[in-house]
Amino acid sequence: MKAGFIAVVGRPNVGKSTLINKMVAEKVAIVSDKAGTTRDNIKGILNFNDNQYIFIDTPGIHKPKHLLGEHMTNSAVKVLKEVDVIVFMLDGTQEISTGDEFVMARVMEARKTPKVLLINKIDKLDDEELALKRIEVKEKLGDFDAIVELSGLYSIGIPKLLTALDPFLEEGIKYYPDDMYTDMPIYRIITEVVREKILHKTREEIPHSVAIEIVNVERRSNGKDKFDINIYVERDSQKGIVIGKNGALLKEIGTEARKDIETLLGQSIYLNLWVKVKDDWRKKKPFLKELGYTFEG
Ligand SMILES: Nc1nc2c(ncn2[C@@H]2O[C@H](COP(=O)(O)OP(=O)(O)OP(=O)(O)O)[C@@H](O)[C@H]2O)c(=O)[nH]1
Ligand SMILES: [Mg+2]
Repeated sequence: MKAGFIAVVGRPNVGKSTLINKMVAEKVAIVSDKAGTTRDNIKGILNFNDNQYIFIDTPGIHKPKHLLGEHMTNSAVKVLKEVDVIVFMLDGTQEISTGDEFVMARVMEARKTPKVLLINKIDKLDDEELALKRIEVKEKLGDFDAIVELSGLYSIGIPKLLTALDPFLEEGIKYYPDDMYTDMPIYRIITEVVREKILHKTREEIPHSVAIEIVNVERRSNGKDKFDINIYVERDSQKGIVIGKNGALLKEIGTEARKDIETLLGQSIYLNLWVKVKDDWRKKKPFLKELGYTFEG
């Protein structure tokens, strides 16, 4: 029996959350095509061949522009020193950028921790492009304990990653029960489901300006439970966009979120969504803390 903690890090949008969901065959982390989707560290636990792999999905590491961004990058960087092995993920379809080099610099600070480089999205690369990518990695980033090429989206190459990580797991340990696949509390998953629907249906600044909070849950022994959830945006104009013409967009968001939440909970619910404006909330520490985002000191 072996087990270990594995941090999955990289710049935003390289595919970290998609891979973690595929590994644990459950949706623990929301995914979107917008950079900056994940805001907190999330554990996804996989038991396979007597090994327990505890993957930690992290927010994309970037140079923060506000307090929320600071929380996101700090969460990812902090975990680097607490794990048995680091998986540093690149988007194989893109040239290695200053963004990747910024992540690399943080990864190198965890000097003694083994490092696996992961080239993701290989479903979009042919053999020649992949060969060039290997050369680029060596030239720009140097050597790693292992290099793995895969496609998280299409589950290509996942066994290779598990084999590459195996030597870094600790003998004789198991941290979590077999049926546990995440440490996310159910209420957190519910707010993330709502946020994901908004991410998928809005553009530009809106996805980044949205925060979700459950403000009230009414349990009813002989009826449907009722959830009141606030959607915070930063400006009045954003409120109008999220609500949509005659409330159409908010209704769509609500219907889709309710269905997902009902599947999660295994019961029918009432879901009421309220859109509220909190000016510049991403820059305001007390409110961020209220939402559960943590800060050092
Ligand atoms: N073609 C292809 N697309 C992928 C793959 N993995 C992820 N994607 C896409 O890349 C985008 C970003 O995926 P996420 O999993 O949200 O990326 P992330 O690294 O968690 O992003 P942040 O949370 O913003 O840091 C989505 O549109 C995914 O569908 C892959 O293996 N191949
Ligand atoms: Mg993510």
